[in-house]
Amino acid sequence: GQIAISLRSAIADGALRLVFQPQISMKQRELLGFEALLRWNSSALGEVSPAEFIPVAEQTGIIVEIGDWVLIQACQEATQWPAPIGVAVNVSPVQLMRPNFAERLTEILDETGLEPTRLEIEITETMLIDNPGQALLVLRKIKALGVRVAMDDFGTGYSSLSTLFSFPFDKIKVDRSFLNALGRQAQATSVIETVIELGHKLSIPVLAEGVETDFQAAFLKDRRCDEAQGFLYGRPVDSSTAHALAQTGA
Ligand code: G
Ligand code: G
Ligand code: MN
Ligand code: NA
Repeated sequence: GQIAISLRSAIADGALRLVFQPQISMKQRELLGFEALLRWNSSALGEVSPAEFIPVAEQTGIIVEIGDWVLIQACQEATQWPAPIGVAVNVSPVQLMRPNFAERLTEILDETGLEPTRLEIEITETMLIDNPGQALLVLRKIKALGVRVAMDDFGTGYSSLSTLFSFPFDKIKVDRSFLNALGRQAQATSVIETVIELGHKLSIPVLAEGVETDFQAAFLKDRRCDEAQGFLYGRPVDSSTAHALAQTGA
């Protein structure tokens, strides 16, 4: 289709860019880092959402090249921020399961000069279902580099609990659908509380995604949620704005 055709030249056309969304500590409301989010302004199609083009990129294999570009850009950007402000990068299963992913990551860290502890890889649990053995090996290699691994969209997959049991995650990102249900669906309170408690019992910090209101923030703070991300704290911003925020820690 048109997306696949246009996507092939997106990098060369300079049509891809990253935006950066703040992640904050709930206790101090201090800036801890940014999640890098990909944007594509296609000359033929206009602004296309990653929710639309990432699946196409995965099916066609273009995700390998795009994912590589994203990692380089994100690491380069983070070297411009004061330590220890970190960067979180979404990695597709197709990219993660390539035989040389950990080696490629090592090269990118070397070339950009980013301290590995400032990089976090976000993966979804669906990534781990097809080939859990291979996935575990890659995750161990990544962690051996000093890079952290976060479980993204927690709670929306098929096997959240067994996945937590088997893989060495450094963070749990609670899917924003749960925050969205808070105050609308009676069960949301218990579900969020339980995920936070689960993380704490496993000594894994918990980040709540999609925090938009003071009510949600107060709820999370009361339940000792560690970190948060959402429009309340900041929308995804361009590189120069992220740079300014990183300088002031705001
Ligand atoms: O930023 P936005 O809400 O439009 O993102 C939509 C989806 O696209 C989210 O699930 C997000 O994780 C994913 N996404 C955004 N940027 C990247 C990226 O660089 N790589 C991958 N694999 N997924 C991304
Ligand atoms: O799947 P992933 O968590 O990587 O997706 C991140 C996406 O969520 C980003 O594209 C971002 O635009 C979106 N997002 C971030 N914060 C909020 C929020 O507070 N509300 C809503 N509706 N979307 C958000
Ligand atoms: Mn993410
Ligand atoms: Na998510």
